[in-house]
Amino acid sequence: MAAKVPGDDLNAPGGLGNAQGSAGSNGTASGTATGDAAAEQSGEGSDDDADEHVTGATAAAGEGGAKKKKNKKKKKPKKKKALTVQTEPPSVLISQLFPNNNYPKGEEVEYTDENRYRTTDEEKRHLDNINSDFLSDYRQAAEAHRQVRQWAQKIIKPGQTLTEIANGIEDSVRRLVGHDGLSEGDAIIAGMGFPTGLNLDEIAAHFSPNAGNKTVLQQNNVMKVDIGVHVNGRIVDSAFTMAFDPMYDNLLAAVKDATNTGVREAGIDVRLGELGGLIQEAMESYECEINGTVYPIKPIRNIGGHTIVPYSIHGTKSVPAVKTDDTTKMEEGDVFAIETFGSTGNGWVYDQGEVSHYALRSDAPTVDLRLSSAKSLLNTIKKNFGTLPFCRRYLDRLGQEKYLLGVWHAQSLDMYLERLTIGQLNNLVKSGIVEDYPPLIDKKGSYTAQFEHKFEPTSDL
Ligand SMILES: [Co+2]
Repeated sequence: MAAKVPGDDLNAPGGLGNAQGSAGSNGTASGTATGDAAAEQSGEGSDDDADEHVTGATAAAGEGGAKKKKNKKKKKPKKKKALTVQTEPPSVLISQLFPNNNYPKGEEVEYTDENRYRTTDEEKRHLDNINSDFLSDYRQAAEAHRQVRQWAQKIIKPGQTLTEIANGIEDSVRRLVGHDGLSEGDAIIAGMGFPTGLNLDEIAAHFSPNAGNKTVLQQNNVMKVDIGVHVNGRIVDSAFTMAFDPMYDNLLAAVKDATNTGVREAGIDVRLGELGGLIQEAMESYECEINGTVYPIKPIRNIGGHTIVPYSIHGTKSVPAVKTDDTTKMEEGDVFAIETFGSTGNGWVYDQGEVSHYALRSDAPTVDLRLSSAKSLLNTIKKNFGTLPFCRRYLDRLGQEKYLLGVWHAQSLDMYLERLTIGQLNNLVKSGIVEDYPPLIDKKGSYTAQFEHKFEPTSDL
């Protein structure tokens, strides 16, 4: 999830006005499909685990099918270990695939300057040990993220609705961490770390379909998929971009390069403003021809990476995508989400459109809420999400049990309760208790892309 980058040295573009319009069907090119352009996304752990997945035919049989395959494999003498395999869509608990909390470590990050990596192996092992619960939660979340991400990259295709894509991703995440989030307080144990961002074209971040959204993914869309998974509040935040037309290849390549540069050059004592400069340099070395016009790729200056702290997606430090005077250093113990956005537009985003993302403020003032419905909603938010970001759909599904008790006029009752909820949500936002995160949108008709990885300066997560 993107963090707004504070800083006086980031000048808003003058006279550009606000971004206009909504996402969707910009552009007219039909082009030829490259198939799955994001299949070669560069997520941490973008290693191929195709052989861990059962085939489509087996997947149709669900877990039973997976078991059958497993038994078959057992009989073959060359397979010494019985593989527990993931299904499609993902449904096998990560804790079952990796018993005894023995989750895979994150990929090793190569540092350009070895000296930055001050911690010795011995110190590192010690840190690993004292933090083993925290590490195991992180690694479980990261593995769930990786498996759902790889499945999503394979199955997302034009013609699907954003709602079905979001639900498919979120249901999978919840199954893999073993918490459906439907009973009170379950979502706060493990599940979605924030709303799934499905951001089309000029929408850079913070869009997730609300109830009733009918948007269909088009062949010529550029979609940023931002997924958050948490286990005990340890949030893994990682994003990728999908395009189905090869004319966007250079846009995606620019942003991938910029993010990889950020990860590669990050380390203890690195100054965030300088890191931004390196990211900017990588991004601006690209241009992209779209429908006959050549666009320089600009970094989006007012959103970027951020630290992550337990149950809170945005810590206090931010990683700009351009050079700034910020001399804040990366420090041991920080967990960073390194994310960069590139654009064919202004390289600057504005808040615009219907809000889907919200989060309880950690510094929420104590306000005497007069309406009992507002109190009750606040209670629901506190118990189920704490300070984790959530979206309207997450509230809708919590009400489902209640809705199901209403035996007649279910649809109009749903709509009535939805409006009531939004009204109370707005009250909580106005009272300063809940923060809203409107969609962040660049110039109408522009295209934006995003790649994001987690980075931790000391231990490999
Ligand atoms: Co983020």
